[in-house]
Amino acid sequence: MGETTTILFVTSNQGKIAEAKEALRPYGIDIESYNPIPEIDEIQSSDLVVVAADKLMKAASNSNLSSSILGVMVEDAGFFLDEYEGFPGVYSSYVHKTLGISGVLRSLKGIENRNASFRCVIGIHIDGENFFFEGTCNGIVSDEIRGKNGFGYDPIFIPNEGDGRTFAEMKLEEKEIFSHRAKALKAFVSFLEEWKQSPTSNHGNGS
Ligand code: ITT
Repeated sequence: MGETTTILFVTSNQGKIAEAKEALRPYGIDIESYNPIPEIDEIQSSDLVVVAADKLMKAASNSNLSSSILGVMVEDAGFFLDEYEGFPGVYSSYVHKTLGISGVLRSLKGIENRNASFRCVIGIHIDGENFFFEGTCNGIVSDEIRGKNGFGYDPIFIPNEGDGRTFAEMKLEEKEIFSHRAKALKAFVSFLEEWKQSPTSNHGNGS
């Protein structure tokens, strides 16, 4: 993609930052992280896109953008259980802090349907416009907590496309092969490559 591009990722989640850096590095995109100031509270909505759009609006207006930053990025993600019609979904962060992954496992004890998915929506504010990219990873909930890597629900999630290990048993670069986040970031990279070539952009060869 030519010279390095820097994106400001506004998030309090170190795991998201590590994964975004790893996924975007091969494309010459660098992530600068910014821990949101208290005003960037999340609104409550059952829709990841609505939450991401609200986060993006607050992040873009609260971030001090230097000329070296191309855009501001936020992400809203969740863990969706089929048995509970998607719950915890947008409430994943809260459920993780309160029940924890052991509580989720207890609640599924004896339940046959262990299908689950991770979904994420990445929002990017670039040149005064907002763009959104989505990614999903389907899998099942393990019977026990396994592995030490990653964060959040990783120790109880086995992706369908994998080899039976949980995300927490995989190295970061292995999780990136299947993850919802990596899929959304890939969609962003494709968009950025086209956007940089567009005549209205003054950041690429097309200008
Ligand atoms: P920011 O809003 O500051 O970005 P957050 O952790 O609060 O950070 P979310 O509101 O998007 O992020 O919450 C999503 C929760 O879903 C997150 O806290 C994890 O518990 C879980 N989650 C999302 N992606 C995950 C992943 O790749 N692996 C494990 N758990 C994940």
